Parts: sequence; C-alpha cells; structure tokens
Amino acid sequence: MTIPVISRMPMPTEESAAFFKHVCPPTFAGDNPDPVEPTVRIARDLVVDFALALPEGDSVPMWIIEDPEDARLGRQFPSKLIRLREGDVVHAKVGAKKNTHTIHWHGIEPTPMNDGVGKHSFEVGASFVYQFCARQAGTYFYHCHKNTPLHFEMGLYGLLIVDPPEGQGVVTRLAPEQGHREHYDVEAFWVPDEIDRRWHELGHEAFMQKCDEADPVRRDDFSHGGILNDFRPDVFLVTGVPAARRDPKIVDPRVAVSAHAGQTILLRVLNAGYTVQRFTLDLDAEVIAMDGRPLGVPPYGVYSSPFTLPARTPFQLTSAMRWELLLKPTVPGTYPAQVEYFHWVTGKRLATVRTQIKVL
Ligand SMILES: [Cu+2]
Repeated sequence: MTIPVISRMPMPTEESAAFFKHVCPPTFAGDNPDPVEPTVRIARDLVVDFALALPEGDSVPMWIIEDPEDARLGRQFPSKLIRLREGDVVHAKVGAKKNTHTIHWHGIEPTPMNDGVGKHSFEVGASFVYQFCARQAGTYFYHCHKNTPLHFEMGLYGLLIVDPPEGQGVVTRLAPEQGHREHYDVEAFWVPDEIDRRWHELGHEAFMQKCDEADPVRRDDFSHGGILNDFRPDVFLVTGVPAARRDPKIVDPRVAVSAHAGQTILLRVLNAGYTVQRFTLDLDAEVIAMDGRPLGVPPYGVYSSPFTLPARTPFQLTSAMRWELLLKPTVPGTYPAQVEYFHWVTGKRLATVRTQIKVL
C-alpha cells in the first residue's frame, strides 16, 4: 500500500518569525496580555548571587531566584518554596535583575505565553507577570529556562507544592472511601543535585547561539565548543545541603527526617541534577504520586496505581522526576537512607550520600 503524501502549505512570510524564535527567542516585558483576577500574587527576581558554603570551608558561586517581598527567607538555595492550593489562580511577577531569564512552572502546564520556555515564547526583559492555575495538587518545581543546562545547574530553581483545597497536612492519594485524601504528620523534601565547579565560572550566555535574525539558523552562529555537554560534578548535595567529601552523611534537619512511631511521613523527592539518582530507604514506603499526578486517582488514574516499595528496594529518578512517598514507621529506631549519583553518559557511580530517618 502506498501512503499518500500530503504536501505542506507554504509558510506565509509574516509567520516566519514564529519559527525563528526557536533559535532566537525575543524578549518581552510588562503585564500579562490576558489577565484574569488572581487568588494569589507572588514575586520572584533573578538572578541573585549566592555563595554556597561547603563543609571543607570553601564555597561555590551559585545563582538563586529571590522572593523580593521576604527579607527574612527570600534568599535561599534551593530558591524559596512556593506553596499553593488546588484551584489557585496565580500572578507571579518575575523580575530579571541581570540580563534576561524566564521562569518555567514545571508540570503546571500553563499557556505557552505563561510557561516560561523562552524558545517557545520569549525571555523576560525587565519584568513580566506570569499567570497560571494550580489545577492538580502535587509536587512540582520552577526554574529558569534560558541557557537551561547552565542556569538550572547554577541553582535557579525551587520547589512548587500544590496542596489539595484542604491545605497543608493533607495529600491527594488513591483512597475512594476517604475522598482520595490522606493526612500526614511530617513532610520532608529530598532534592538531590550536584555541582560541576568549572560551570560555575561561566557567564549567563556562555556558549549560546549568536542571534542573526536575518539568518537565524546560520551554522557559524551556533557554538561548537563549550563544556555544557561535559558534566564532571565534584560536589553532591541534597536540598541545598552539600555532603562532606570525607564522610558524606547529612544529618541537617533540612534533609534528615525525624518522626514519632505511628506518624505518617510524606516524602517529596525531586531529582534537581543531571545525574541518574538511585534512592534506597531502610523503611517500607508507598509510592502514591509521580510528576505531580497521584497514582490511581481519577481523572488520570485509570492506567496507574500506588505501589509499595519494601525496605531496601532502590528506585531511580532522572532529571526533573518527582515522586511522593508515604512512610508509616511503627518501630522506633534510626533508619539509614542513601542517594547514589550515576553519571548521565557513562553510568559510573560518582558518589553516595547518606542520611537517615529517625523514628522516636
Ligand atoms: Cu536564567
């Protein structure tokens, strides 16, 4: 059988800019072009320089996304957590303090204009008010999507949590008899990342294409050198806490979990790095959601269901993957947990960072 070939219509000249923007994104600033009344307003500025102190005494230059309205907690790495409720309509005023940037609301799926993927829309000049709706409770994150390999590595990201309408302390999970809700007592965030310090000496536009609007795909205007395909991390961290090289065990309360026997722990895990990360916990865990979608819960649940990971059964996440796990320890003790970091190309294990879940 011959498959008929349907010829493509010629592209009208006035539309050609829409195709060029994949390689030469325009900049844009100002109000949202299609605003509705928001229920929540937030603000974020980028970039702000941040020195990440290492256990060995030196530090790594990072870039962070700041909350300019929070003098006390606005400057931290990872950038300050955004917490919303399902159904919230958000206006996020994003200021580009140095150069141009974007914020991509990863997994939220706003309209292209509001999704912060510069190559499909625009990069933010002075400032822009992004608009989106938090449609589905779950674990998400936000990050800059300009010169993405570098800007994400530099630290321009933070968690974005959408709670069910009841608010914090309740998670959406498969449980028809409970209206698909479960209460938790302790919430923990594991966000492993790793740092190649050579990349942290680069400029905002390192190895980006030189934009010639008259010939946006000219071969010579693309960089053919650079090191952003060559990742050699030597600092390994979890949720902003770097592990010591000699004894890579993290007991910082931002990472190590503490709960009482009989309590329910909700563990939100995000791979915010470029390695393949393998997690092993010494406690049984139930995986209830992946990538902002609760397993088994309508309307997306027809093809999935939660499952139990018996203690010491490893699971792996690649870049940007998010899992939600419920732990219900009943016996007091200190339970080890670890993250192993494997190189994205060679598969070689680069580091193992340990932490713990303490059950009182
Ligand atoms: Cu950026």
